Amino acid sequence: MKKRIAVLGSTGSIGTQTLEVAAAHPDIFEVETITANNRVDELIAQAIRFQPNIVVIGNKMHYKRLKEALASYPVKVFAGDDAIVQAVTLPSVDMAVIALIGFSGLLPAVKAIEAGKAVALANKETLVVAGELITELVKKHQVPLLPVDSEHSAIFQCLQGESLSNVEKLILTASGGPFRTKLAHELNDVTKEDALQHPSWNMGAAITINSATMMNKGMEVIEACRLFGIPADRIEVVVHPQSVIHSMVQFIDGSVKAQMGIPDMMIPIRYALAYPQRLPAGHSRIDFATRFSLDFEKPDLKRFPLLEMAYRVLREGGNQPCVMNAANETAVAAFLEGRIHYTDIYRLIEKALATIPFIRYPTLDDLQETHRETIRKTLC
Ligand code: MN3
Repeated sequence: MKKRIAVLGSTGSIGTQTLEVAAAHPDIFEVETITANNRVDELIAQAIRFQPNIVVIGNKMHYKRLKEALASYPVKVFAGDDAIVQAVTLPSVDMAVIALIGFSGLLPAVKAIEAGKAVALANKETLVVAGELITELVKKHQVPLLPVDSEHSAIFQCLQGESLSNVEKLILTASGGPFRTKLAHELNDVTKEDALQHPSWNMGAAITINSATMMNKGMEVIEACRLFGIPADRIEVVVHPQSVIHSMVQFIDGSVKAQMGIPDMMIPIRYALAYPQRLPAGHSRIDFATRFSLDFEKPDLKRFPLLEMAYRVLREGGNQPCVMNAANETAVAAFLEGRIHYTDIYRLIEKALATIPFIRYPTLDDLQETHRETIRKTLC
């Protein structure tokens, strides 16, 4: 029996790499559904190559073009956000790979879990925004929730065969981003181009900015707390510029396990897709014959206040992580459009956190409303 996968966000960075894994192992995986939001040409090319049963385009303006291009293929074509959500719940899907960007990953993740699908989660916002809700649903529906984020894949791998009660702390590694060595005052006038230069990972624009501010790492602390049920005070972030160790787990006996590998997202994608198996991969390996060193340092919270903010927001809980995420999405988009300065990102998120009313136990509807309201108010 092949594993039939639905790839949500198939034209993005994680989505295309997921399809490469499926293409390399046609005996194991069958691409059942692919969805994209706007990149219709890439989606058409993928549909012709992978011959899925269902193709969905989020933006309805592209429906006609998609439908016509695939007219001679045996594929069902749909459009709209609702169709994306519905596509993960079909009986013909075994695993949903959620590689959507930002808040948009939440609803499909919820629906996939409710429909009893295994979920490979590349969208960290889902766990940041609605972590408590998601972990409850996962427990209720008894579905596997497999991390695709490299740090969480590393921790997940280190935890195989271990009991969570023996975990002393989780140690998330961070590359430190392009501004690791910059002084606080130098950050005032960094440009979009500076921020988009990531030293070790090649990713989308928004996540690269989040890596520069270390908001990404802050969100990953929240993600780790939700995924593994370890509280904030037992999750540590260390800067590790080489990005060779992807994260670590320290146990009560003082033993530390680390997962290492070249910085390539194909590794965590492959692991999540095939879990509990491992698949062979042809790419390069860490070369221990060549001298190299592994460095670690404490992150400077003065220069990266968004990291400290994420810890605070995690402790406060409720809809605060949702506010932080929405304000960050809005501020980062404005920065990429050249409308605000780099240091405004932090200021605008703090303002949103102070403005949006606190809800201790938000429902899915509350979170959607919090998200919308925060986006409306962040730049005001
Ligand atoms: Mn990561």
